[in-house]
Amino acid sequence: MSKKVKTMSAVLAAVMLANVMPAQASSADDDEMPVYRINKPYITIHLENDYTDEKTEDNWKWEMYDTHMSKVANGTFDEQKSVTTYGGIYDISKMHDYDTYISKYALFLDIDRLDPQLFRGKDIHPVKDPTFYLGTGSLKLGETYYYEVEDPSQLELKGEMTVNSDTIIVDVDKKHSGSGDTFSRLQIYPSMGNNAAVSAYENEPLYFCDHGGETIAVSAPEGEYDIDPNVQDGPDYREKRLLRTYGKKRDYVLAHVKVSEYFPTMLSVMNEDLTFDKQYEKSYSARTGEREYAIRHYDARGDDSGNVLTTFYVSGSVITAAVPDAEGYVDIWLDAEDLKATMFTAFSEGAYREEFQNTQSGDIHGCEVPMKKLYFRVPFRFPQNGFSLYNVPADSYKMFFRDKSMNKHYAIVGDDIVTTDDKQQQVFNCKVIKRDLKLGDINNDGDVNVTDVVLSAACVKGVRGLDVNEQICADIKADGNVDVTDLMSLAAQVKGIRPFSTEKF
Ligand SMILES: [Ca+2]
Ligand SMILES: [Ca+2]
Repeated sequence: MSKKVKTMSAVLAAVMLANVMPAQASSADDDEMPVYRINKPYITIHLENDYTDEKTEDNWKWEMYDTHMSKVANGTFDEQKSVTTYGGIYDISKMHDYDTYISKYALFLDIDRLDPQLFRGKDIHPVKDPTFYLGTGSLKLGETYYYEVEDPSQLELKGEMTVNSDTIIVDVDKKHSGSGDTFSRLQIYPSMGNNAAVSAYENEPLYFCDHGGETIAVSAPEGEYDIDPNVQDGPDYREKRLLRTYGKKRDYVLAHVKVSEYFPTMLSVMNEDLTFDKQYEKSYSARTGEREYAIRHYDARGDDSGNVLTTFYVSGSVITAAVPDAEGYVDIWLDAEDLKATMFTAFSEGAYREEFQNTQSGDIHGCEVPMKKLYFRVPFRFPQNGFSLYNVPADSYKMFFRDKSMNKHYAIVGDDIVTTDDKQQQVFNCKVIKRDLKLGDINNDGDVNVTDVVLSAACVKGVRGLDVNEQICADIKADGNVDVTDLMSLAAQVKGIRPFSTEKF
């Protein structure tokens, strides 16, 4: 028999609310949820063609430079978005959804790690993927997660009782009555080191179906006890020290809880509606070696017509064998001094009415109650169009055409691409317009005058560099360099000594 028992550590998170909310709450669209964001700036740039003529978009190749005129990226304008990046910047233009993030980008994209101090000793349960835990990996982008915090006011109580000293109580849901489900059962043993004996159900199982609606008292001297939900598995598979009795009376409260909320780890086993489908081997031919598989449907809410799934809850001296209602709620007894419960689920792989083979025990799910969830979100806006760059340092950037002759006649204008250290997506819109440069008009103010001469001189002396467009206008001789010959020609132009045409070049 395969048996998997996962013991989850307790999940109570105290005092977290006060610690987290004021520090992390931010941003208008996230109201009160703490928000954790991708940890490096990322930008999306939309490039629009505002100009049509004989030039086609295929001719458009852009380059992007930082303030030091170092190229950080270049690419094309077409749908392929072929982008090349430099200096630690990444192209995420094609990262449109979570799947592409996982397949292509997860290696270098990361989001802020949650403060480990907040979650020390706590289990964190993501809403959408119950098998995924924080602390063991990075968060999924764009997902919603929660963790649990203590909130006694959330607990809905429906009753109370006092349990006598040296007594175990087994409260069996009346829905078990007459079900004929002999799979749902347990036995009780003194734990290792406890020499006391229980008065019943150590040598024979307590079948829930025989005791529906009963509250059974079992005499058991103060100490720790094991529960064996599967009876025939032997000592190795008992749930150890799950149950304990006290030498004096103890109070219990009956709490009305939603199973999927209070025992969220069970969502790794079943759906939120407390059902699940499980594949099983229907037949096996020893002759051909062929195996046939089929699906069995389980419903933890008491529909045992096909397959059996049973749950019970242990708190202190009390076992509640409760069947969830249609909405997935149960009433379980909790030790009033120590509001904890451990749930046990077990399912039978062979329908019990046929025969008792292939039974399997399920998982242990511990939790402390009451608790409530505090949600937090990890938002990420995946770029849908334009081109997107990740890990973009805060700086001012400029875009030019890669084909320098394009810059003479066309300009890329729009919002300045000034990035900040913000971790939210920074979006820029750029347009291509037709705008001829004037030869000699280095600062592009429409005039060729002494200001341009000063800029040219500064460049020639190495005092100040020129950007792509400035270089084009300063290179009077059109030999690819800005040197003293260009400076002298420009000076002659401004003085009217040796004019050149500023319009066509
Ligand atoms: Ca000028
Ligand atoms: Ca030149």
